[in-house]
Amino acid sequence: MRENCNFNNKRFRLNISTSFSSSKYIIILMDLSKTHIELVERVYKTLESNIALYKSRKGNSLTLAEKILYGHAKNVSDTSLIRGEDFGDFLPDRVAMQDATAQMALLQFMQAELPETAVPTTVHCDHLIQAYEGANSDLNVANKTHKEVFDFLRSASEKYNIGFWGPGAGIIHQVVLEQYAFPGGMMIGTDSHTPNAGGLGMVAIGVGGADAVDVMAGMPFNTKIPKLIGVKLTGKLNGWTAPKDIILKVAEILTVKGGTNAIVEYFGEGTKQISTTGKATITNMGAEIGATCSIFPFDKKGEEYLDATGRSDIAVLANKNMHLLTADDDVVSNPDNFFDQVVEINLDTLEPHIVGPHTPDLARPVSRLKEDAIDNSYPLQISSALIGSCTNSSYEDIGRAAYIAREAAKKGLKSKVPLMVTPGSEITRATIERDGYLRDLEAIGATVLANACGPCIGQWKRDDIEPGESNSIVSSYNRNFPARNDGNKETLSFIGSPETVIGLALGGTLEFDFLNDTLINDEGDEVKLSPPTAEELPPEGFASTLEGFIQPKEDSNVEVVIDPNSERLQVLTPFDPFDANNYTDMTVLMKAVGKCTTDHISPAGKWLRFRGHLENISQNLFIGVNNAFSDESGTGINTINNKVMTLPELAKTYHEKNINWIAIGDENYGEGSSREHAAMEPRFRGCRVVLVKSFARIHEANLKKQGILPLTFADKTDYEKIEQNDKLTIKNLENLTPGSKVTVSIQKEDGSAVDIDTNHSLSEEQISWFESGSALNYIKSN
Ligand code: MIC
Ligand code: SF4
Repeated sequence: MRENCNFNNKRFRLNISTSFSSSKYIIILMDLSKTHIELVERVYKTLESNIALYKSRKGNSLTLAEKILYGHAKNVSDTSLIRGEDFGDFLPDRVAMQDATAQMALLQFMQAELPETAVPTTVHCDHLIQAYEGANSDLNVANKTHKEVFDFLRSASEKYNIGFWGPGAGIIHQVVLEQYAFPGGMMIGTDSHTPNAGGLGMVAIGVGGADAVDVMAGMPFNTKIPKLIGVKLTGKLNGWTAPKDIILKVAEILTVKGGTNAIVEYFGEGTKQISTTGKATITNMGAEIGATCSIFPFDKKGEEYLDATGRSDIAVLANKNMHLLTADDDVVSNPDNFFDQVVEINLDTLEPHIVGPHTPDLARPVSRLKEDAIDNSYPLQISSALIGSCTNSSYEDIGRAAYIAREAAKKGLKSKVPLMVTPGSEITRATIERDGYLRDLEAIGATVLANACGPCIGQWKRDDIEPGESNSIVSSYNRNFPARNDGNKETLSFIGSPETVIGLALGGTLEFDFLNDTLINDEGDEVKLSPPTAEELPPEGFASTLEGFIQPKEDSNVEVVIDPNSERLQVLTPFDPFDANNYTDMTVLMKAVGKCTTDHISPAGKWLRFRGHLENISQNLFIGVNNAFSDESGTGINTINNKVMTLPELAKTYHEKNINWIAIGDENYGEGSSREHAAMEPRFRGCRVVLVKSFARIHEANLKKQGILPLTFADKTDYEKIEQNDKLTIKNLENLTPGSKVTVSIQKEDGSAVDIDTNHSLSEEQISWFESGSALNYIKSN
């Protein structure tokens, strides 16, 4: 129900929804530019009672992750306590979406035919802006190139009561941290780095658009009860070592799949020394180890950050509720009794690290980079250095980078390579400009890009490298999959802290160990770089601006127009319902070998253009996959005529001939982003089953949502048994129940057959989605 009322002497529209729990009222205030104190008060009240109930059930002390997660359970009395297996229903406080994923999410939300979203929701335009000449001109180009999409997102936001952050306003996770995150809250976001908000004590989870649609439609968020990994931090960061080095170390220890279906909770004395934005860097990159999310306890640094970002009221309230926002003492003193796994890192001795190429868990200390680069024949010259992105673009990050730049300039040094800086939000950009940091960076040769994802998502127009040319780049981003930044698979991307990136840019080569080596300046003198220091928060406060933010309209009769001839946007039609015959004699489209991330399945870069058009974006399906049955990546053999085709063409051919097909994958299949296109495209092209050694969490959830059956080999060596011309049949589909084994019969070309056991992880409700053809079909029919 929507009603008007007077609130704090201002007129706001209140939206009170009682659709999913009589004890939980969702109040959306008209002003959607921030989280209002009333919402936080309500959340703490619910946490108080839910935590007490959960504690009495568990009969033990609680980790912080449990407090916030179970504190948001739809029904805490019957939410399973079994971690890593059972599913639970939760009621997040907010939803955030970015432009590249919001298009599909909103197209799906429109199918639900609801007047507005049930929880506070925002859209952020950040992924579509291409980096080329610098902030202003790049933004102008983006506004023209993507006008149709930005117009669609803005009008849909107006219609459905969603806060809209236009192009240039900032990258989703920085804006969320500055405006919306609050300790003890729970949010979901259609981007895998949503856990950024965990730096401010929030359970913030990256999801596919269909999950977001559930919550926007007033239904709970259904997810696997996560396992708990505790990371104990002792000591204090010092010298060149930065928060980024903590998460790079964690990634080395746990690997890219070590956090799958787990919440990583940081605790210990060492956490108290790290700024909130530093903590957010760490929780942001928890996505790189596959974690459901990561979280830090609320502390003095959190209070300071809330004060600095104009939210002292929330800081006061949070301080009064410390018991809800920190783990119980017993957990901190006896972590082994509470976490499924405990990792300890001593910050006193942690060295600056650098990871890559091609995977974020290939780590070494900076002091070993030279040796590693020579041993592996990585191109030693660095071709570009990039700092910023949603991971490392805070006031403190840029301040430390600017310190090194300032000192270097005084010593007669300049960056030896093109250096690019991406601020995370307009608020931070305006502040670092005012405080002279941008000037310091520009003085050593930096170009400042728009407040957007840019080269981090392949939106980078490079003139300096030929396609296919081997080269090395360094960045303070979070992802480094092949072809990620510039579309070139031969670009080797290394990731480090902003200070590491600036240090290497000044040296110009991977051989330069800025901790120990010296450089020759423009006067021929030998000089050494000194370790950075900088303020965590601006002493004069953040520049105050809401530039680019648009409140939803009071009147919701806005028309959302989609041109039927558009190549960018396409109205969705529901997927076909379940039919057991579709799972008989399925053709094997491809068998992925090794890493198969969502960037391999549905790459970004130039394809971002079609994120709102399912048919058009399906032209990129599996284009980066290394297929066991063909030599060149992205290709496969057409089993009808034995011809080699690109995988998207092959999928289209089978689709047009009504041939049902299956895709086979290796470990951690679907690693990386939340983009549900990687699940919708195969579904659209006739894929019925994806059978792999193991899945990344968000991708497996996306497959389920879209009606594809995700299966894992019970015996991983069975992966070897599958050959190009096999036909696969799922045998006992009618008896699908939670936890049941699924038999897959492999019919060989010579007429022989072999049965293998596989597992599914569908809950009872998810089986209903599957039987309806997709989660959305299920919702609509109920
Ligand atoms: C990413 O960092 O990979 C992205 C691009 O932000 C994705 C979302 C997308 O593909 O749109 C993510 O992390 O989920
Ligand atoms: Fe944008 Fe890169 Fe952050 Fe993804 S990881 S949200 S592409 S800046």
